[in-house]
Amino acid sequence: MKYEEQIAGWEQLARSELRGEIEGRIWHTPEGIDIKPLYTANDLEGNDYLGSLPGEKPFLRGPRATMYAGRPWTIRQYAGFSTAEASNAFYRKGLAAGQQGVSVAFDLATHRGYDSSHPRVEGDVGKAGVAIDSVEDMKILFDGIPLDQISVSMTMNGAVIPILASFIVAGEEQGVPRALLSGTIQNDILKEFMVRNTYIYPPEPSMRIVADIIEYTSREMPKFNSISISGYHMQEAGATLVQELAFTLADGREYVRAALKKGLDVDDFAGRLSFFFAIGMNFFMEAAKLRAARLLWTRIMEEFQPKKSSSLILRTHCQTSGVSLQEQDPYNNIVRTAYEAMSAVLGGTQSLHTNSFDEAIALPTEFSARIARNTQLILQHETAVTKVVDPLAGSYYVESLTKELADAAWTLIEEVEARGGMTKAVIEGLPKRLIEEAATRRQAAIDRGAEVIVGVNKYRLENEDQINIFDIDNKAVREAQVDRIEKIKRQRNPKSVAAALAVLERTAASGKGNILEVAIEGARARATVGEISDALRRAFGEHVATPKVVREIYGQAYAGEPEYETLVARLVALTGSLGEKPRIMVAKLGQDGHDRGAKVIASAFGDIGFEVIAGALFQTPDEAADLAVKSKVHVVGMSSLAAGHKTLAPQLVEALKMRGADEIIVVVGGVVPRKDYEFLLNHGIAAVFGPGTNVLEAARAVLDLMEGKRRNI
Ligand code: MLC
Ligand code: 5AD
Repeated sequence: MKYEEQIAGWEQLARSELRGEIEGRIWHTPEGIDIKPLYTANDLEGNDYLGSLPGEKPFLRGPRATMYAGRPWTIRQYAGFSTAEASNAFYRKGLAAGQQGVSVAFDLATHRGYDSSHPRVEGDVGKAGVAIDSVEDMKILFDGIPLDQISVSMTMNGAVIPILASFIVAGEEQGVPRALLSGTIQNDILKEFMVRNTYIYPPEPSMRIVADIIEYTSREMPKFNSISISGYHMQEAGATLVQELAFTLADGREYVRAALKKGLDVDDFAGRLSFFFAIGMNFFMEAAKLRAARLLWTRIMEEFQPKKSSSLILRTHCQTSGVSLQEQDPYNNIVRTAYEAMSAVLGGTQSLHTNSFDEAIALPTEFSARIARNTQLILQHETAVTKVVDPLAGSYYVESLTKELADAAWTLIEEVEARGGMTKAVIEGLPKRLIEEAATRRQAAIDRGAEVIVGVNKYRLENEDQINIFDIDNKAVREAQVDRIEKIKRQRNPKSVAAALAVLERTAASGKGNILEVAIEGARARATVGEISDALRRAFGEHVATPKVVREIYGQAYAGEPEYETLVARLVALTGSLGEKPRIMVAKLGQDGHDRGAKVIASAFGDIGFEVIAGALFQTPDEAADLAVKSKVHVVGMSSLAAGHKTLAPQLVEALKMRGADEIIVVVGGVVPRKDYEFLLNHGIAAVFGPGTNVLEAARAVLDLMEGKRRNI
């Protein structure tokens, strides 16, 4: 029987089993890729890459010939909290228990180039990562960790200059010359403007910083990866996998161009560019995404005509998806993370972080971190997935997906290209808008139950047991950091600090010389992270973003559905009785730049019929209160994802009171542990919306509050 006839036979069988057309079973993914119930050899037609081998161009099957059969991926858990001492102890325990590389999470004050003593960062110090103010902290952070043997990743983008400079000096003072330092600096500023928001300077000088780091490390630090071009945060912010793939590779192309513009030879730096992707729950598509990424990167790099084949290779770190994890029934997160980790490994990642099951609520405890680490150890030692290279190769479905993802991403990459490249596209705001639209669409799908999340919008438990969570005494951390900064300032030579900072400012302003090279002298003289950042602020200025809110995505997804229309009608009635639309300000306080939730709320509330004022990022409670009063809002919704809520929310309530605006209702949403609800409710917060809140329910609750019906949900 011919294959076509065989397939026709299957179709007939399928129709009778389904009692309907097969088309009804096609899954229209958010990526715009239609997934059929069956893939066959016919789906491989026109796929030119099938015959390639691992370690060989276009590297679809892996960057190495032997992959995990030669050396498994690096188990590299991202961590950092409170002080350098506490984080150092955590790293050492992790390494002793099987972790293979270090990955530093800095607190948001450090990310944004503020010393711990700065008044703007009171709620942030030591909370979402470790507080690092100077070389002295950096030395403590890596005490007893041999920097010539253990590779260190540092997730730093905004304050990348002082942090990398301090790391280099700490290495030197530990007896490891910079040429022997191995690791990775994230140094990926474009995605900060798009989604992650820990930028400091405007896009153009920020690109100069990236290029200077590539120049310096390619010359001085041959074992160090100069950048980690990251799609992870795009997916966290709601991007589809095609958007994640396309914008990340387009960013990469932009960085290559920036380095070439400095006069570097492509082969001197391309081999030390690295990547970073998220791995979410779409199991096969995520693995295919990594295969497609390698294929497309080779295509992009060939344009630059490198001589070394290593310049064509995409090597990547992966992290399982934070947004896929839930507050409700949190042990389910262990299962989710295990599937995601397996997908990353089948896709051929070089390094992996597995999230802890308490992700949606707080930073990991020692227990949850152990389970997360063991998830990888079990994969490496017990499942035998390391024995064979690229085991998905030849799968009709996965090969077809790989090609479809690559084709769709390439179209988007070319669209960015047509707009003049990623820096321009980022300044114009195209990628950010597309990602925010995708995020809003997804939220609507979850709220409507079209996308099932077990334990959240289906199979929800009536009573949840509370798990132990990790809390940080941020006041104590801040005091310890301030003491250390004062001690350093007493002991250092002020003249050498001032001289080094003056050279740094001049180098930055002049456009000549290498900023990292001169910053190292500043760090050596014990200039702090804040002081080095300020010298660059004086030369470059600061970036201020104007928040834009996407419209009519959430409303369209819900249009005509009774629960949505009832709510809209309630809004119309309230507008009638108030004589104006109810006004809500969505506020982000402190250095917390995670704004997916705030943006989705602003967008959905706008569609429902509120007038929405989107507050700028990084406001102090006083600034937010000023804006709320000036805009005459009825409600302030504070979105908090970086654990600053217990400091910042009461301060906001107080600031409103001081302005005689106690009638403004304050609600808080985001990553707030249940044990903090009572504290917030006792400090003037009217309602708290934790992770997994349905947006329509939140809107209903806000309306109830405005109508005086209830005080909390
Ligand atoms: C690898 N090697 C092999 C081999 N496989 N040798 C022989 N046979 C094989 N099969 C060699 C490599 O060439 C290399 O040596 C060495 O072994 C290490 O392998 P690697 O594959 O390069 O792994 P690694 O050192 O772990 O580097 C992975 C990386 C790197 C290139 C992706 O950039 C990295 O570690 N990135 C981590 C980024 C990270 O953790 N980010 C966290 C972000 S969290 P040699 O000598 O060639 O180097 C975040 C969240 C937030 O961003 O928002 O805050
Ligand atoms: N420690 C451990 N994991 C962290 N993450 C962020 N900060 C830390 C930290 N200090 C992880 C979470 C989050 C992602 C961006 O990184 O998984 O979702």
